[in-house]
Amino acid sequence: MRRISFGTSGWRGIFCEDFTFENVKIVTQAIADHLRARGVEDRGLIVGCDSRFMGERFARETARVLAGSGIKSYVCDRDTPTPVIAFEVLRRRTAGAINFTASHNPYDYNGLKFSPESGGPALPETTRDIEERANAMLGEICYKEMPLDKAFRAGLVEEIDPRAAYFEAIRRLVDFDAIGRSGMTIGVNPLYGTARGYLDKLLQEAGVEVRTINDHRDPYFGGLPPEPSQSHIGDFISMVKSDAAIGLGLATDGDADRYGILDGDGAYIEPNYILALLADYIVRVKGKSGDVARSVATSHFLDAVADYHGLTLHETPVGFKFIGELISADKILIGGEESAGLSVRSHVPDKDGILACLLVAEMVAVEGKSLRDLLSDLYGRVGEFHTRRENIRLSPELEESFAGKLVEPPVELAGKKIEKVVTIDGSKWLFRDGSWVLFRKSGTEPVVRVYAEARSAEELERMIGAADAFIRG
Ligand code: G16
Repeated sequence: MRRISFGTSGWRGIFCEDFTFENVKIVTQAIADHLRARGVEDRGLIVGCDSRFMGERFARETARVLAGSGIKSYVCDRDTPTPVIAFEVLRRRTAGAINFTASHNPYDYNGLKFSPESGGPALPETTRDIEERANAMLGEICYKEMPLDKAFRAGLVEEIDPRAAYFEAIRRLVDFDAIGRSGMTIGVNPLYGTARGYLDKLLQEAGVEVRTINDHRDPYFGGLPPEPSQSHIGDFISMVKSDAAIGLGLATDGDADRYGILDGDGAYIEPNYILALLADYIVRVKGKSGDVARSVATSHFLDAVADYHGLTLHETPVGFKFIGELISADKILIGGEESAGLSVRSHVPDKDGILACLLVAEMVAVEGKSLRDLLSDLYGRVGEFHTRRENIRLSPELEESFAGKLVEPPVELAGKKIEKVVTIDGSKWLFRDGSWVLFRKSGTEPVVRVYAEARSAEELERMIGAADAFIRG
């Protein structure tokens, strides 16, 4: 039997292969035992799911196992965005949450994200303890369960609707009046996922016209992974391009913790740029101040914005849990990742795709400019950045050679001397001209990720080519 292993964000598995009722119950029991060992079991857990196949069934099975250990479940009444679950953990002061989601992975995956009482994704020491407990139980019937009706009667399961409280919190963070006054028409693509009835509803309530696509539940996600990246939202790009009234396109991933943004003409704006634009906007226009954070794989465009405004920058390993930790400690104003995750001070310590989309709508409304115009203004102030990420399928050969290749980095790459090596996650090589490459194994998909950044498009091509050849060679 394959061991249970938590990756960058939660335990993910393929349906029937390792994502089975049996394993879900074992992991739930491991979480129940972990909570008991910490003495926080009386606070209960939020239990939710995304829009994947049988999400509610997994949530119910988990609630039965938690009830078997005397732990109360607050079960969400429909598929629910990850940031909303995070918010509800904080609001109800529960011991955390169990959330059934494989986020942006293809439809044949499901996953279980565990968050402790901070509301953010569990840190490695917590997931290690849960893994150890779960793996020690594999292959045995070692969990206790309670029939669902009995658990309801005993008050150990309660159904909740977390939407209204989250809406209230979001209204304190976003200038909905400005969005409403803009008179914009906004395209919205929840990618068949959990943002249905959240992002569209909030925008409609602000008074703008919303045109939606893919806003029904489809566990196949239209045949593509529910990731709002340029290659996966071609239908949305065509819709925004062909509809002259639409001034902005906003998409979210399956569990609504990631965002995907289109300019009014349908041009996809990379998350690295959105993060830099929002950081600049929050400081320059909203008048806020504080540190900023990004993962090691994220563009140094954010560093340039931080320098420009005299802010301190924190660099973390990949995984929003590390940025979430800084938000929980109230150390940063905004933190984000190249994989389209961000959150802000005094909000949840997890990525919030809904919030990111709404802040972009506010920025466009207040500034009265297209995203590309805002980007060229920012380039004018801090310089240009060109960044790309490539995924290379992890073949058995690559699996074997990958770690070895990074042990001793070469002296130079693409004819440029490597000035510094950073190993907080994978291996990142920095060059004197500000360009860099990073190699690391994904913790959510069977791929090696190659990231590169340069100050011109031509230089980026050269570096990606050299990095690719190095890793495949
Ligand atoms: C998860 C994590 C993110 C991370 C992303 C990619 O996102 O929450 O912090 O950046 O995976 O990780 P990796 O490169 O290791 O695959 P999500 O939206 O899938 O939960």
